[in-house]
Amino acid sequence: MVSKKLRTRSFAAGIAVLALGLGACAGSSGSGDGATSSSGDGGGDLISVGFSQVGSESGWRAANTKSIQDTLTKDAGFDLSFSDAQQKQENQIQAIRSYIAKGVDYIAFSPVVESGWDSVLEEAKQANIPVILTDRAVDSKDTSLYKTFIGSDFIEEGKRVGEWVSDNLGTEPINVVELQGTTGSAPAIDRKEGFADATKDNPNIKIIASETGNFTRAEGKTVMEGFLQAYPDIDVVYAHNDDMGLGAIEAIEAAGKVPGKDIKIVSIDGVKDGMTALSEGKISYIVECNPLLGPDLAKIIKTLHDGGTVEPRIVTHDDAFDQAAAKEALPTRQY
Ligand code: GZL
Repeated sequence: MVSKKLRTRSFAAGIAVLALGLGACAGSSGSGDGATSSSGDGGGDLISVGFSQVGSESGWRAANTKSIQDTLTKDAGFDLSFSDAQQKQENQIQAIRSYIAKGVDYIAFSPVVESGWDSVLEEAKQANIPVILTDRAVDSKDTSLYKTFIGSDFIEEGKRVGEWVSDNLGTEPINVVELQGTTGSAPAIDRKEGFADATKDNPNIKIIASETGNFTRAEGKTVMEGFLQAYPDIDVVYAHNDDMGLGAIEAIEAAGKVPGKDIKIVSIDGVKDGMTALSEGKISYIVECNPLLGPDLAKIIKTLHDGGTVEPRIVTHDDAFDQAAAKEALPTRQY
């Protein structure tokens, strides 16, 4: 297994931290119904790209999909085939095999989970089709199976949330419940690790429960309902993404408690609904996870297509927001 440090830690050599543009381009194509779609009629000197998306589980994913489809357009020189795997690895593997059969120039995907990719990535390598990982990592030992991994440092995101909780809420004993992302996914594994690292030395912080809400609002609400039944003295919810945090807010309010007062929520992503809840004080702190990877994916592909090389690990820049910062950022936020 590729060491966690290699997989997500920014390291001097082979790292480039990108300040992602927040603009979006005109036009979009592709479907979110699990079908594969193509933005162009192909042919000519368009660069053909097959993209396998995790699914449409969260506001973050919707913004990520929009960024990719808005950027890899025919006008920009791309013939994009796009598929939504509905959070199923077998659908992603099937989509990647279809892109290999189609003979695309490049394959890009966000792996729904870390493991189980070596075989299909080897097939792409044998077919001489370069693969680019966006958003999430794989744990393949053979890093020649992909050209680069562009995405946030999830361990760092978890650490930043943990440090804020420790500094701002952990000055007295607090019981924390954790809503984990999709089991086996890089963000869920790493955000859990980062938060635990940042809080383990604060004796006031006790993580009393931790379960997956699969990055969705509905499942986050259901898990939080269970937590509220089982634990009468919850002080803080650490949600691995805003959508599960928003689901937790629904459960907390349904239980007659006040989010941001009786129970504080901290989360990751920074999507509009999450930032709105933060500006209203229902969420207390958010570390951003920038989904606008389309422009950088396009640059990477064009660089490779022109015979250039790219860094093996490209870490995208993430900001963090408290209530005041959210109020200031919301009017101009692009997602
Ligand atoms: C993180 C991304 C995660 C988001 C969730 O880069 O993979 O998946 O945090 C999304 O909102 O579902």
